[in-house]
Amino acid sequence: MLMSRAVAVRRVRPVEQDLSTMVAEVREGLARRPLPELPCKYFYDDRGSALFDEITALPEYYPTRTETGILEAHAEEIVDASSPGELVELGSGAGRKIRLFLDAMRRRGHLESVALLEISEGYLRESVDSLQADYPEARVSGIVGDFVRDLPELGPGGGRLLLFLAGTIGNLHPEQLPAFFRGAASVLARGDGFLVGVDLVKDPARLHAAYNDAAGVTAEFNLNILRVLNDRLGADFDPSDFEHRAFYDVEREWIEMRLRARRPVEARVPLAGVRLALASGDEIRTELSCKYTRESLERRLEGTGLVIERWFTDEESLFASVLLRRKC
Ligand code: AVJ
Repeated sequence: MLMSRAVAVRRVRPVEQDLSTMVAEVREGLARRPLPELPCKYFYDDRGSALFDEITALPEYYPTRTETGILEAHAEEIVDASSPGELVELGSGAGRKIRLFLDAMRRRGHLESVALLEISEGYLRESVDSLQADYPEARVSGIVGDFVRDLPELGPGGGRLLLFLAGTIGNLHPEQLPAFFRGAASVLARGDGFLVGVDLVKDPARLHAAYNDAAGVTAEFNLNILRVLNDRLGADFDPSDFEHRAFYDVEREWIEMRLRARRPVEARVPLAGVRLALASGDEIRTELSCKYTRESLERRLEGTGLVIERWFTDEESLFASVLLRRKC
């Protein structure tokens, strides 16, 4: 028998429009000089998402296990602080950590709905299905969209707890943070909470190791963005023409990932009408992963309507789970 169930996943834009957005972003990014760029959200096709999952288990990559430890210790307390009925996660990833919150909400008998906003539709559908199966009392829904542009799709808050985990906020340029926080505040009611996972400024050697793992998984992840351009835009990149590079910029307090041409490269991206010529040693920037301190984060929160209510961290202060509250 064919089982059918209305799957509560909707796209903000039809597939074709997402493709034309990608075309525009790739064209614009690759045209930048002196440093061409690609938006890091395009790492995450199925292979890229699987590679990121592998990264989270690497010995050098401390953020995931550190954040999980913090949330295991404090999810209950975070839920108790505002007793939300609705949980919303941005960029929902593999959806393991969200269960700590759902379990705490369930124990309070106050779990009404869950919404996930995530760019990759396949991943999102799987997460929605498995959460719906495990939390049948909740209304679980998914929105295929971009957490920077599409926050308004969530509608007004009220008894909402918003989660943005893993340090993904680090992918935004620090100057984008105030607008992002204002956008988040606009989908929260006064008193609603916003839990943000933030990777902290630390020993550069530790950061360097986390983005240059010995097994080379991060390198594969970085190169995967070229395969995504090949698959989706008909590009003809040969990943073996490039090498992975990641370094910590002590002044800017961010990790930068780049792909460096090992030899002169000529590549075409037909759907974007782009011809890219690189000399040996030229680089394409593929990701920023910004690190914060309490002070540098506070500065970006000024005037956004959000304030830090609690700062949860690990023993080594590697990572922080920051509970923000909408004040006005
Ligand atoms: C998923 C954005 C948090 O910045 O550490 C991991 C992505 N890049 N290794 C991060 C990533 C290289 C990751 N975030």
